[in-house]
Amino acid sequence: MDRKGDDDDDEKKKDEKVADGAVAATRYVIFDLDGTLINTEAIVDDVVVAVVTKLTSSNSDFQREIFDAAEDARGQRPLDASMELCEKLKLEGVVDPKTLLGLCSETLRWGEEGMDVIPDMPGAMRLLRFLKRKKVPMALATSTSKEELTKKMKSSETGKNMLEYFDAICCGDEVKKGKPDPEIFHLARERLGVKKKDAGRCLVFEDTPHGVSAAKAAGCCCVAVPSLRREKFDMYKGADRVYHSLLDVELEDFGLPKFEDWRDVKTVEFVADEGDERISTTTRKHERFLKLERFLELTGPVIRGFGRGSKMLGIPTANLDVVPLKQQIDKLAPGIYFGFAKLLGPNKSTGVHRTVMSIGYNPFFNDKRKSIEPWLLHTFDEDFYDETLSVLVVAYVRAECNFTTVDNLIERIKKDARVCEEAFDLGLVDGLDEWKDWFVL
Ligand code: ADP
Ligand code: RBF
Ligand code: MG
Repeated sequence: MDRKGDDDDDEKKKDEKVADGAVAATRYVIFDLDGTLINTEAIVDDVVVAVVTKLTSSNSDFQREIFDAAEDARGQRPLDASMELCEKLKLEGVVDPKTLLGLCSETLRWGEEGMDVIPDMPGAMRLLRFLKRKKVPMALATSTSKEELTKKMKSSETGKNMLEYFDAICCGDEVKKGKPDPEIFHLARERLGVKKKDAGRCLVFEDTPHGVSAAKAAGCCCVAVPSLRREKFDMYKGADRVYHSLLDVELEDFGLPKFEDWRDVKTVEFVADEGDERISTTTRKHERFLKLERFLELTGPVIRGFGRGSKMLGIPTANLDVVPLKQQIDKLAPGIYFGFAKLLGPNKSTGVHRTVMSIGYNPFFNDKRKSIEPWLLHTFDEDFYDETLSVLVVAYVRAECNFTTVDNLIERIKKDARVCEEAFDLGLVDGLDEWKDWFVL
């Protein structure tokens, strides 16, 4: 990106230096809310599917279509989204956009008793806290109306607390046109005190293609953290970078301060992930890990998985059922983690083991369902299906990725295991004392 034109403006006093290979020199950050900072999208999609299914008394094939259309309509103001839904699903004569929106809103009573708590997106508070500490000015640019925003914050896990991070808040009812129109990002930029010609100084975080279009049309730099399924990643072509989760964002690539909480494992050299050309991977010297702010304990019986871990990869994974653990694992970005595992049945005597695990959709196998797959770094004499397993998730290593060959996948998993082993061997993980009771068998 050519930045020469900026030299004579108000911004020139600010440090121009950007890391090698950086995308841009940004100084301000603008956030979308739904699907980017708080996880409302899944709740909304479920309601849309339920309402439209009822209206059309449709079968499961059509439900798939409704779900798809609901995903595609994300990122817009509610009535715009409803119009897109009616058009795509050919609901003319069945329901009009206003009525459909009304029916959905009746069920989605944000902030009211009985509504589910809206979880934060994984890594959202870490990002907000860090940028605040580094005094980076921040704005919120949401398609949600002011009234809805207040209600949503009542149901949100972090609540009003999250809004305190922003220097400016812009809502959907403050603009004439919603995303993908750039108006709301122009407004957010203005409220941050940034001139139109300096729009490239603003870094926007978005989760939907509509939002990315709006940000780019406003002249901003844009990072996408898709909330849509992988098959739809092509729709994010307009973004300057695409990341799997907020945890993976490399702020220094946008001229912003670099996160300080990643720990390098200097004895394990870095390998770039392959097969994910649309997703950025920076080059580093060493593998690294990110200690979780709060360790997470996942306990349940070992279930049968896809039956390919040992057979195909020579790497057995003791799968846990995601259904009863859903609320807990939603706090984690899909990805590769490490920690400890203990069996609580006949194998209790084998002790506490280190473990590396994937929590997600295993893109190499294109799984439709999420799975929790811990590989215990210990050799067992026999299988232990049905035995209770307790896993303590301690650190995040990387996003899940795709590979061109099974051998490359195997090699990568073994590297993850080395990251885990070395991190513990070298004493790089602190905070384990607080969990000392967990280690007593
Ligand atoms: P599945 O698809 O059913 O999970 P896997 O091929 O992944 O099948 O094998 C997993 C099973 O192997 C576990 O449920 C467990 O009973 C057994 N197992 C043996 N050693 C290990 C180990 N080191 N880590 C995880 N599971 C192991
Ligand atoms: N599967 C993927 O498709 N992509 C990955 O990046 C990936 N990383 C893994 C890392 C670890 C530490 C483990 C234990 C598994 C990983 N797998 C990954 C999952 C692997 O595909 C899974 O164990 C098999 O699908 C068995 O069902
Ligand atoms: Mg398995």
